[in-house]
Amino acid sequence: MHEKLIKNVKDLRNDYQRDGVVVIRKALTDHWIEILRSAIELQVAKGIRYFANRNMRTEPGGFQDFCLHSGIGRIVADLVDSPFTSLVFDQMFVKEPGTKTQTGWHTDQPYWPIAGPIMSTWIALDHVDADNGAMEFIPGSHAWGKKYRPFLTDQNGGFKEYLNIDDPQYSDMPDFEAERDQHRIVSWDMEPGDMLAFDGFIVHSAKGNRTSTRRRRAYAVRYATKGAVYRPDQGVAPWLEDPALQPGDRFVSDKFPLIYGT
Ligand SMILES: O=C(O)CCC(=O)C(=O)O
Repeated sequence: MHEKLIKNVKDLRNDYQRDGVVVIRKALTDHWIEILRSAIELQVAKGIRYFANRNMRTEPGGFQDFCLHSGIGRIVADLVDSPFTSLVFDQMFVKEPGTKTQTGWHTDQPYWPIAGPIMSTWIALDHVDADNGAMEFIPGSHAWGKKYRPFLTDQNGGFKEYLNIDDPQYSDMPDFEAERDQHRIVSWDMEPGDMLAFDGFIVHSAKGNRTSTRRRRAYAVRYATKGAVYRPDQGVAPWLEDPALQPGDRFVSDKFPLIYGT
């Protein structure tokens, strides 16, 4: 990663803290864009359900190379002034032309056994706009102190049913789509290599792909930074549990390796 980009990232710290989301333009070089595009095509060929394309970085290949060698861990750490970044998991989100379903409004972190700051990066690998599936965010919602109840989704990310319905730590999520006019909603057109960085508690969604010709390929990676700890009593993702960690441990282990700092 070049020094100008690192400086730009540091300049975005206040925005990230306040809004819970920023866009980092030209975060990836053409080299890494092509590595990720190739890795995506190999993964698409497996025909796996939308949200289930995850943890690809655990296998040798383009996703792993990107996570370990692109310098992304330093960008993440610099954005929140953390001495380290560890990898939680990665996910691929390909909305092919005609995938009309909106990815429903949700927050991410209530699904995971982690407390403290978690950041996601979401990298555009095609031109993205409102017609082919732009991400939408409610800035500041990461700081509302709400833990919205996790829910199951259908094939394309639409709402299916709530999980943990009797657990009082969660509140049901308002119908943000119906309340659109009551919130400030932000969204960005993106070019390949532009990257969103957002907090694990920010309320967000993604449009459907209404176009008949334009793909929307995206690659997301989740990271732990300073203050993130293991909380196996939280979340609905047993595949993110790690017997090597004790409750309250820093979220770093062989399963969740450091990719920057110490
Ligand atoms: O790309 C999408 O459709 C949804 C992505 C998302 O919600 C996320 O990365 O948390």
